[in-house]
Amino acid sequence: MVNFDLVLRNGTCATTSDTFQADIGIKGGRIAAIGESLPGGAREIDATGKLILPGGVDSHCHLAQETVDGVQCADDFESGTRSAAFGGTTTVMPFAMQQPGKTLGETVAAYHALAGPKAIIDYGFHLILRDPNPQVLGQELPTMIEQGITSFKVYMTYDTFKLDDYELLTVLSAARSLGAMMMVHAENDDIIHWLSEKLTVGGHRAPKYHAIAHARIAESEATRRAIDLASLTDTPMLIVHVSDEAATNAIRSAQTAGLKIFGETCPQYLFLTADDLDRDGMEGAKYCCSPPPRDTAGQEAIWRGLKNGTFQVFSSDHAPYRFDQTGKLRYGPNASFTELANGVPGLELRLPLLFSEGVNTGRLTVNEFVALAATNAAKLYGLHPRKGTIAVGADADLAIWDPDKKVTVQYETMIHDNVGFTPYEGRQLTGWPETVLSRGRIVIEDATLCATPGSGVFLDCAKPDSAIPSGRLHPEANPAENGGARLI
Ligand code: DUC
Ligand code: ZN
Ligand code: ZN
Repeated sequence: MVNFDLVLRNGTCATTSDTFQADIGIKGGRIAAIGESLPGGAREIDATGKLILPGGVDSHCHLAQETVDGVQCADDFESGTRSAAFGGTTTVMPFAMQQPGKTLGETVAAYHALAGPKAIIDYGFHLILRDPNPQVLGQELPTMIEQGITSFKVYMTYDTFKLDDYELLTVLSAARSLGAMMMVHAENDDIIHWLSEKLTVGGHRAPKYHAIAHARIAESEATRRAIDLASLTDTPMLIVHVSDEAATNAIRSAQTAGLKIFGETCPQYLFLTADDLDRDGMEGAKYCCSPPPRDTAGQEAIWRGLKNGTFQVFSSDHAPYRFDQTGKLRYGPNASFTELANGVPGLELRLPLLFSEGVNTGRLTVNEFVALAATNAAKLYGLHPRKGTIAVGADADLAIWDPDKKVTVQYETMIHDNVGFTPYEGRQLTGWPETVLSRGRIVIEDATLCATPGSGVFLDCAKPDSAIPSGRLHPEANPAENGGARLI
């Protein structure tokens, strides 16, 4: 008897709390049943020996966006979502960046037009707010929230983006009353400016000076200040792309004090260091992102933060620029570090890197991996339980992983973005998402893309406050190591 459109047989399923052997029956794009010996499906996939995990939710990436540097991203919604899908991700949340002279409604309409015909997997949007004037906060933002865009990013640095403390307080207060999630790029602009000037005047222009100008103190000071401002207004807030120990500790101690402060980190802070910016010639430009990669002690602090729950979200911050005059080297082959486009690609390798170096080394359980890869972001941004979990009624967004597959990263033969290089070239990984489903459709199978551009849909995000992790104590927390409570 055929009951389902598709049945995944005998896989080992994992959620944030459980790991269990089951069949998954899929009907109408959703998970219709989870059980033993389910009836037949029109199609069946034998997942014996494989892991079935929720498709990844990458809640921080830049697609078809002109970025803070005025450079156009190398990836549009087609190449970006294709690359994400090959890496086991089934939901992306890129940014709709407020354009001077345009309303938020006009801004978002432009991104819908870019995404709709091209996206291969489902997507939601965050806004980037650069001019939070009363009209924007009082009229336009509430309308965006009604339209399913319930989170936004603000910057504490970059000339035409940075908000001062007064503006941050004003925006926090609006986020609080609207129930929106504010994401903050926390770096102290004056410190970066001052150091950049001293370095440049001294003739220090090479990419490696980017990591010196974007000092750790610039990040930790801004992180602490943002937390203090959020505490003053009693507003939940997420610090994006945390790179180092001091900022991690600031978030941790805010959480221990009971504040609803959330943290995000990214692969570049686990797998790259500032030494990568000191590679021969201009090669270092490929590794230039903000905040910059730090050192091995910083990497260990980030791993600890992933393990002990300081970070809820592990995103790529995929900021795609080619290593040529259209991207990284837009000011020519001898550009100063201040002129390099900021950002590294990571949509495709985000999860394979974390799985290989987290789960397969024993640093993370597979359940912690699922939380960081998918579930927490879905909760924080109002997409759960439709996305980010394996449950009856949820969208059948699933990745079937071969946990033992060995892969050597090689951009030319295996990466599907439009960047032209990967910072992780040559890295040996164990574990790979072989088959990827989005709403029950097979998107990736046998290393082949099976879905067409335009088949992804826009996701209407609920207000995040109902789903924000509550900060309850986690039974596995080790107080000695963790300094107290664990969120989620
Ligand atoms: N911030 C981001 O989130 N991405 C790329 C560069 C930056 O400064
Ligand atoms: Zn940023
Ligand atoms: Zn970013």
